[in-house]
Amino acid sequence: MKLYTYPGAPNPRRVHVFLAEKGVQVPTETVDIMKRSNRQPDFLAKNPFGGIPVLELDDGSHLAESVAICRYLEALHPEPALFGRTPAEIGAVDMWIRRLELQLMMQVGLVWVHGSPLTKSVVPKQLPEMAEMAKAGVARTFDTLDASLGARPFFAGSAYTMADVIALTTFDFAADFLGLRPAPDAKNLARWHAEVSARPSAAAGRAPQRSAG
Ligand SMILES: N[C@@H](CCC(=O)N[C@@H](CS)C(=O)NCC(=O)O)C(=O)O
Repeated sequence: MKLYTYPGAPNPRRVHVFLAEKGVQVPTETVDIMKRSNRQPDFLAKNPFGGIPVLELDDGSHLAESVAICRYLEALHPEPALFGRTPAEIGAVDMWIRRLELQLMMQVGLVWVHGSPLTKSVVPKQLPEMAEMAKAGVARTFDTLDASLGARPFFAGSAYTMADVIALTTFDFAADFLGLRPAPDAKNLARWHAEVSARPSAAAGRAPQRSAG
């Protein structure tokens, strides 16, 4: 097995944090997405959509999409369960994964692609209005997440799950690369972020240096 990855990139970091929570090690190979190596024919043969992470299986086939990779790893290494155990837990984890992907990560991605000088060459034309609109959406989502989290220890309930992995990696990317953070009065998110950041797994897949404050 081999994981194609890039230090600090949020989607690969999900898999690194997940593996660290499982206590499992997988060999890695860095694909330089800043040099667009992932858009060359040899990498597109592994993932036609070009994104990382990609997991190469022992039979030579490839699995893309960070959540799909983590589900595969969960099936191989069921403990500790990070996608829930009971039907209610499994449903709650999936609900939060989808909310975090669709309401948060997607809008953070729009700010990244349309608002950062680092991604100028990625889109045919950067649309600053799109970045501004998405930025406002991220702020609204942070507020909703803070209210929804309430006093619960983790997004999907009392156990740390894949939903927390996605939230942590998205929050850190938004803060480090785009300067987007929850409002100072979002106390529930602040408490949650401090707790999940203190887990040893939080260091996994993090960029050696932060690009922006
Ligand atoms: N939905 C995919 C997203 C993959 C993705 O967009 N990865 C980014 C890195 S965080 C990437 O490869 N960007 C460079 C590119 O798409 O060319 C996943 O969850 O794995």
